[in-house]
Amino acid sequence: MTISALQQARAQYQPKLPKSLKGAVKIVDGAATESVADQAEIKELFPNTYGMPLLTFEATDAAANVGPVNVGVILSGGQAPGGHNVISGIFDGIKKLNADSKLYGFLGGPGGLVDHKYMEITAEYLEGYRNTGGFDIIGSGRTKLEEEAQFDKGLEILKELNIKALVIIGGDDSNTNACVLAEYYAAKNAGVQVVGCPKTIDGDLKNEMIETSFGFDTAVKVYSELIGNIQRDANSAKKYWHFIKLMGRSASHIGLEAALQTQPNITLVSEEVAAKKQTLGEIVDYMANIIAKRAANGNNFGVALIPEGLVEFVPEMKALIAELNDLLAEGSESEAKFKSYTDKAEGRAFVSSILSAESAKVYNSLPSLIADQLTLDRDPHGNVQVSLIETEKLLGEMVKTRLAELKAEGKYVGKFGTQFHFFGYEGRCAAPSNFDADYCYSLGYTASVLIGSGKTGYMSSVRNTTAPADEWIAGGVPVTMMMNMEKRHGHMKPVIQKALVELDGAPFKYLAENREKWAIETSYLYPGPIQYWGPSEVCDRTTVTLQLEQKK
Ligand code: FBP
Repeated sequence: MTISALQQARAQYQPKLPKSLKGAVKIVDGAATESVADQAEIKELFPNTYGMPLLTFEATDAAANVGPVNVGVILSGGQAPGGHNVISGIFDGIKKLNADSKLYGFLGGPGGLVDHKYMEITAEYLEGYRNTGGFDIIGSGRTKLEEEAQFDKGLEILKELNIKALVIIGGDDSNTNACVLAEYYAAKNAGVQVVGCPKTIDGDLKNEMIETSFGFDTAVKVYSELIGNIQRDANSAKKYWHFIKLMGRSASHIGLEAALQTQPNITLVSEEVAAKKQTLGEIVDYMANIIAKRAANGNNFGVALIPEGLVEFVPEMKALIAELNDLLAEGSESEAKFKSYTDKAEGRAFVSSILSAESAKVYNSLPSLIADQLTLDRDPHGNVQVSLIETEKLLGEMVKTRLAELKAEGKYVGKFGTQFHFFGYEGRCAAPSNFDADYCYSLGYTASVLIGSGKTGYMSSVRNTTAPADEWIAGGVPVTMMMNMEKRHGHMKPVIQKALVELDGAPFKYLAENREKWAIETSYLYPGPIQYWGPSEVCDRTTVTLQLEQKK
């Protein structure tokens, strides 16, 4: 196989590990834990895995004497840079426990466990994947492991392969399910441990014990490079406003971090929109006013960052989407009727006729392109697929109309030329930054230590991440500790609390303090491409979010 020069050189990179993981490891039990909320309910639902202590690893001289252990690994959900290094960390860790240990990968995500599709990951096979982006080593998928029948089916193959532990690499939902699985196997005395690793470029799986989910660092660095390049182009040509939508299904961490790295003119934050209950009209006014002010200074160009999940945070749109989710639910009568229209305009008229008066008003005010995107097929969970809605174009259209009004009132003197972009897939499989390469390898290695000491229902935790890797603190956090009860599909369920952008947190406050200046002046930063070799302050820098959050 031919590989690029960068891949060849990068294959030689040895990820850095925290001091405590470099030799034999001693596990230190911390205090017993409680869930973040709804303690009584969560305790009742997880009698075997609730209240376990936090675990910290320390270096020791006494080498552990562990027999061979067979481990299974699953990649779950969207790709995130560094997944291959988590697997490398698990592999090297279990081989260190015992050279006869084996690692099996379940293929195509959680479905691979249920359908018994797997492969052994050998040292030779793994070599080509170390320090590379992507999840192609074993593939990923979005099948949810929720049903006992799936757990039992999974157990059959785990027994057949003599697998003692399963590592699930996923986001909040996948790790919630990992914990349910851990509890189920523990209750059954099945002899299978389940350990989770925190993944998602969205950055919304984080808390006191999980400082960041892996992949966020690399993905945002890729987007920030592209935004910086566009800013330089905008500032050179001086004729376009670039509206850039950034991935992140619901939280705005990606957009916020990209803004901190590049200092664009406009940054929308969904959580702020929801907190202020802003209407689409108010958001459009905010953007149009900045554009008009810049135009008054002769600057008919700029860059606006728009989070992917925005529409679901605008109260009127949220209500509309919720109604559409019900009305167009798969198999419903109204869905069948809607699908029978071949003429798009007739289809829209039908949808408008079955919506509530409030929602019909919002729906009818949308450009038809966007109205059509809102009625596209739902995802497997019945939700609208936000990544398919061109929010950047919706806002572009609406801002254009608003600027025309301002012009008629003599309040706008400029020209408004637009370019639209959506950055998401560009960053999800990039070659992991040094941070993600090290962090992921450490998370995987941590999982192997948890496995070696018989733990289940834990997530790998690596903290103190703004310090050099040597000083990172590795350990385990009981997944039940991160849980609360939330309504899902009409029922209260135990789930890991999703971390949205906190408006009183340091990263958002930094944006809020600076955005007026960035709006009017041209204060662009150009981060450039991820660097893998060179000065540490360039190559090993963490996200601004982490730096601000950890600045005590
Ligand atoms: P995960 O939460 O599973 O990591 O996925 C995140 C994400 O990249 C979102 O940012 C985006 O909305 C979604 O996946 C896109 O999904 P798909 O890959 O199915 O198009």
